[in-house]
Amino acid sequence: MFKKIFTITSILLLIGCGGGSTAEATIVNIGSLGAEMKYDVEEFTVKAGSKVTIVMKNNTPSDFMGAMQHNIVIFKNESDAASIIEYAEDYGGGSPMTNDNRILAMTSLADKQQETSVEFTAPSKPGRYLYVCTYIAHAGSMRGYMIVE
Ligand SMILES: [Cu+2]
Repeated sequence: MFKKIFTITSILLLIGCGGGSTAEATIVNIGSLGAEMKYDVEEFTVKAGSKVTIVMKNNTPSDFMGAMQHNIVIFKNESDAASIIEYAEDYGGGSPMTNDNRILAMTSLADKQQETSVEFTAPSKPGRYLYVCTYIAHAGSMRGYMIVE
């Protein structure tokens, strides 16, 4: 039994130290601030060109009255945000088109107590990248910035 655990640990260590070229994704955990239309993380920093996984948890209590879904949509250019949000709210049921190439990364909508995630490569260009929840009427308060440096 102990020998088996030791072997598994060794393999994991080897993978973990594997030269740096096979960099693992940075995991960023973001939740909703309880039942509010706000994220509990409104700024995070990643390295340019690195792999990033965002895990978003909808922390709204399951007995909360009313609809409360959340996602995270990161824009390549903040100037495109308004029209993408408008489409999501008017035609997408709160979600933008998944093939919209103005979007850097997006998760699906997560319902109360659900988790959703997305893996992507951070832009090579340093800067501040806006992210919002595009569920109906959330983008005004539910937003933050991914800092790429
Ligand atoms: Cu939301």
